[in-house]
Amino acid sequence: MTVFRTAASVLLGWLIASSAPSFTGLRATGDTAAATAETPAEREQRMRWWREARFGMFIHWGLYAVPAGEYQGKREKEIGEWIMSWANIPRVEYEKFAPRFNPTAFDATEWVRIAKAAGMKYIVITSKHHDGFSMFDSAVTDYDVVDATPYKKDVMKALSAEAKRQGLKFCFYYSIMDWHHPSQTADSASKHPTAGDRKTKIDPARKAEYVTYMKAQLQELVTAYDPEVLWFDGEWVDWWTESDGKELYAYVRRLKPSLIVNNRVGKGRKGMDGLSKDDQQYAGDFGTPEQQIPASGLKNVDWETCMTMNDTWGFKSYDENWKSSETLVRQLVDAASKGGNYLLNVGPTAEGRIPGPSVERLAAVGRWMQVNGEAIYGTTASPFAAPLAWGRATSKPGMLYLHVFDWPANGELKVPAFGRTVKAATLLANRGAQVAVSTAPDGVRLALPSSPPDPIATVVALQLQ
Ligand code: FHN
Repeated sequence: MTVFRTAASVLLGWLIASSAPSFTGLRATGDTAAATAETPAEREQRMRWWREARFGMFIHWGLYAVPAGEYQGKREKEIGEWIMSWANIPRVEYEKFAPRFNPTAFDATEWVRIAKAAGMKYIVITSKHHDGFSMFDSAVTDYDVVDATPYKKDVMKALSAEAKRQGLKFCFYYSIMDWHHPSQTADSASKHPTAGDRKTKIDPARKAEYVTYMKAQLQELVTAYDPEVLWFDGEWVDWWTESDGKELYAYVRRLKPSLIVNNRVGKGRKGMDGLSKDDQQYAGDFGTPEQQIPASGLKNVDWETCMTMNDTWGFKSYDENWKSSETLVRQLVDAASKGGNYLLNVGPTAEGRIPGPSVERLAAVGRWMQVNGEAIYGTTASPFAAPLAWGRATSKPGMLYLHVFDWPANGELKVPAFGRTVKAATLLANRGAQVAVSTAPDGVRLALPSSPPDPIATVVALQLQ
């Protein structure tokens, strides 16, 4: 029997305490459509900051940072935050990590500074991952960072305030699948019934209790920390349906109408490709490709690729398979050139530090964004139908930005025709110097310096007629 209360009694207390309008919302599922009805102009207004931001920080932080990928001497190639599953750890055993979670080195100012210096405009952090541990002060469970750890402080209070202070948007990740909630058990027979698992089964008699528990927590998250995005996950469990997703979407939008919600609130997602199926209108405002960037641009589709910097989301002490800062910059450019956002992950330690290799790479991305940010923020997808051999392109009204990855040996860049006339060209890395432009039958030619100012990606800014 677990020692932490996520008991119905706590919930009943919450239901009575909060029989505010939102409870009304709960009852009136009928008006899901009404709650989410908005004109295209209103949607444009709601999505604008997110579309212009293009680059955010994903933070996977929780009890799984304590074992850091190792359990009883066993290490695995699997992602760190899934240790309760791949190490088949029963709930009562996993709970023993809580007394060992004491992030005394946690510094919200430093975390937000690192994200901001990298050029990131928003932060999405795990309020509750699949392990069911709440990284915020929740009134409906004791299994949270304030009640269950020696740290006893609400890290989300500090982080949301600091993000606001430094001008970044603050957002939450929330898992629908919950390996800790008593309504759920492991799906596969090979697992201990209270261990983590690819999927959980839910006791049908307790599903409503769990959904009410989630709504209680989501109301706490929205009212106490004022997030701008809710990033759901763990929706693949069989007991979660599209209508559950639509209802939850309406519920959170009623709590805060300007909220943006990803497509993992419902069942629309097509696997890791992350985009929504098109056989019906699925709940959610944007697609979520994971560890991949779509092959080509997606017209009028809002999407955001989430990506690890090594091979895990949650901290693993021995995962040193770090992507280079060149790869990270080029992935950011690639996503923007296809009209998408890039959500780059860090997995802090149990002490509360962002790993050094992550900090170094984010600083390198930040140096590139210092020079080239205008070719990312507020841009839209490339006008070129076919991929460019030497790099990528991003657009703005009256401007086209060419991101050159492979510098032409002879300094002559061949730009295919794209239906507009180039008035002038310059390098963002050397704005004073004009780049000579000449027209050719199949497009334009740009006379570039013999070597690239930045081998990772040099941006040529084209002013259009
Ligand atoms: O299972 C999770 C995983 O732990 C991680 O949170 C990623 C991030 O997008 N999402 C799920 C896998 O699709």
